[in-house]
Amino acid sequence: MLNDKKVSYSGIQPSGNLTIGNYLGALKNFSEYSEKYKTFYCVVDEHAITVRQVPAELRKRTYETLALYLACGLDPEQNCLYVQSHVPAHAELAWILNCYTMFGELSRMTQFKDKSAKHANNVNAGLFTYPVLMAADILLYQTDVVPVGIDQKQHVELARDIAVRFNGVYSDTFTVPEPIISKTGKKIMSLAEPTKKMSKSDENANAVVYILDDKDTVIRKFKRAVTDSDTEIKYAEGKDGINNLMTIYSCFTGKEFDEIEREFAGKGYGEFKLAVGETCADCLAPVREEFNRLLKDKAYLETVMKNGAAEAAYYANKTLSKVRRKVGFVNL
Ligand code: ATP
Ligand code: LTN
Repeated sequence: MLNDKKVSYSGIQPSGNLTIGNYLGALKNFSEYSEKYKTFYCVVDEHAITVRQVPAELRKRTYETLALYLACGLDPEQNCLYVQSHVPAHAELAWILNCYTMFGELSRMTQFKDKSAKHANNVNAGLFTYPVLMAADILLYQTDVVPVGIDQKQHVELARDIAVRFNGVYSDTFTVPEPIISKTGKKIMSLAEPTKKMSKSDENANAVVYILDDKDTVIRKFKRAVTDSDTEIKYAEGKDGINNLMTIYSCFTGKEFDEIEREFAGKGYGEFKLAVGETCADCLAPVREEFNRLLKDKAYLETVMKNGAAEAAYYANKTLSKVRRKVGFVNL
């Protein structure tokens, strides 16, 4: 709780072009919290360097990710939007929490296992302790809820365990956060391999629909989406491709699966894919337009970053001072 409001906190890495997975699983839902919660949405650039980044690209994507937050309807007057590395308290709390997190716990994180297999030549300590930095992000703001895709649930649960452990040793210090996973958009799958998560770092550009893809590209990608040899548009086990397209269509239109099945009864996969592509492209068009407009105004983006960082630092430092005192550091 902050100022009598519950707190919602989430973050996105500026590590690639954002996909409709990021949009439907996370971004699109963020603005729903703005009224009821005190909200913090962070561009987590410190997390991004756990895999090698080209510095100029990382800088560019940091601006772009912030612009996307804004383009998706997050008003900087109502939501604290900021960049992680602008608030040093994150790195400082992460170090402290490292000393309250077990090697065994971190070894069980599936994202670490996946990413260390994928980047076998760079299994650095940061990749391993990544969830501790994420716990620091969340716990600094006395966060109640963390809206994320299902792939991040395990990390939020670890943040809970760390909070409970720390509170147990030193008395109540951190709010214990809860993950909120959106019902439909929790896991959008790759269009090429529908058993795999759609991921911004996928090398196959046809597997992924980017938020900033133009209409023709979106439609072309959906037309090529892998489905099955059946013909019926029905949500069922074993129909991973169709299930994924139905999920995407449902997220964009708000229609339930049975309604979608009725809408496309007797129609072929081709017609359905085209409808999904058109709907997706139409929903993304205003976001893309606003993004392009904002990106031209770097001074504005920097003002948002500065104001966001100042506000975030105010709250973060409050928690950090409490933690420093509790663990026994000398305050001058
Ligand atoms: P990377 O491929 O670099 O690991 P990513 O695409 O998984 O990145 P993140 O920055 O790690 O993206 O995630 C940002 C948010 O988007 C998180 O809340 C995450 O759970 C959500 N998200 C990412 N991919 C999907 C997906 N395919 N479906 C639903 N939510 C997703
Ligand atoms: N680990 C997350 C990004 C992230 C995050 C956070 C999400 C970093 N810090 C705090 C929610 C809350 C990811 O890879 N998607």
